[in-house]
Amino acid sequence: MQFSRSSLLALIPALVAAETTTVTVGKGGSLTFEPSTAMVPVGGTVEFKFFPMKHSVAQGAFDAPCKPLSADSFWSGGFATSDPAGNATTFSITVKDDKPIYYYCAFPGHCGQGMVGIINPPSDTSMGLEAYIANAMDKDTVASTKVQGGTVNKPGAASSSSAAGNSSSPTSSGSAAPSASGAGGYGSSPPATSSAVAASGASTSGSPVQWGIMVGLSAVGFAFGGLLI
Ligand SMILES: [Cu+2]
Repeated sequence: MQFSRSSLLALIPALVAAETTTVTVGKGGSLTFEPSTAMVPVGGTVEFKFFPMKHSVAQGAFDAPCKPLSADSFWSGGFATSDPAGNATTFSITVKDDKPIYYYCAFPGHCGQGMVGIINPPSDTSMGLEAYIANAMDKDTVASTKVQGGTVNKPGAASSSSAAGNSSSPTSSGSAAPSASGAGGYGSSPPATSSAVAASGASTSGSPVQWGIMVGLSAVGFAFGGLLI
């Protein structure tokens, strides 16, 4: 079977329209999103793929970095993995308009070290990536309270609450998927955090102490267990 050159070319627009832009999060141990800026058409999908150790992605604002844009803005929930190939579970968002989407890593300290990115950055560089990073420097990180605004893509598993207990999971406390109630609830209920703190401190080598302290301070269960594959 042969395709003519023109029939192959005719396929290209469809492929482009269906394109998903993958953004890696913390790949190679760096506190970066890669690519840190990307042009994505309206209706396009951005898929975030998380690398060790612990990261998340939250929508922010250019002039108020390192905190949620709004009560409704997207947040992936916390992702933890020790797999150098990255977490098999990803988080994706759909681009709804052509306005810039500013986002940051909500793991404590990461945004303040410049771990931010922009989808559809403005042509005005005064509101571009360099300026956004400069804004973010040394800012305290504020996580969102709810996993929302996107899709958690768990390979081969529809269940949202049975992933705990995985032997490779540093936080096998049973809080499961990010959509489960209470998961990622920074700043709310103090109980039920000790196991997450202990687990994360005990079995990771990245910056578990810092993470543990953060969890303790904000007194919530930022549940990673369900995201570990
Ligand atoms: Cu991070």
